[in-house]
Amino acid sequence: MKILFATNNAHKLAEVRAVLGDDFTLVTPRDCGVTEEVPETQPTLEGNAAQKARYLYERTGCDCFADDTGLEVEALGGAPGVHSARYATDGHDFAANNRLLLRNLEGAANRRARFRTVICLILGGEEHFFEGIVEGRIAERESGTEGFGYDPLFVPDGSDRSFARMSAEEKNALSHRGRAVRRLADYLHKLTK
Ligand code: ITT
Repeated sequence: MKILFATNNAHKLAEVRAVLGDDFTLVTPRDCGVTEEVPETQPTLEGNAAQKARYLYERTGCDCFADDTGLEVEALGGAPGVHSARYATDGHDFAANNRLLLRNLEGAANRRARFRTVICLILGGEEHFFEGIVEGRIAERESGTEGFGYDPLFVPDGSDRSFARMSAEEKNALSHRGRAVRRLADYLHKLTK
């Protein structure tokens, strides 16, 4: 089955491809001739996932899905949350985001956090949502070089290593996105059986 994944993030694309496996051929907006930035202006993860998926569906008419992810830190009232990409700057400066997060948690005893992913799938014009959550904590300092974004700071419950110190397989087995994408895959597999 061919399906369009509404992302410009190459790390995400690789993670999702690995979970979905060979039964699905994932194509990107660029593959479908959509080169402009897909808008992401809603106040919730659900809203942004739907906005990205709808934008692509309207332009291409293809079955598609989008994921929006946020890091929700308890001591910061759920921030950066839906603003995770633009926490420190206008966007996607992972190093600056991590520095700001560490600064905002300086001296904090409560370092509980979770990643939450919401996927919006548009299939035959109908919308379906899937969620994946991983609970953990924010480390005192960055470690590891794998993954992207806040991975060097996020240590999932049950582990003493950050996501950035895990292989892609290990991260996918535990992660917010891995969980949400497995739910999406289960749904798609049931339809195609
Ligand atoms: P697309 O919208 O093009 O899919 P994006 O990078 O903007 O890519 P999101 O809005 O879903 O993706 O994610 C917001 C930010 O949250 C992202 O820029 C990272 O800083 C962080 N993030 C998302 N998933 C993450 C993960 O698995 N590990 C670490 N940080 C992550």
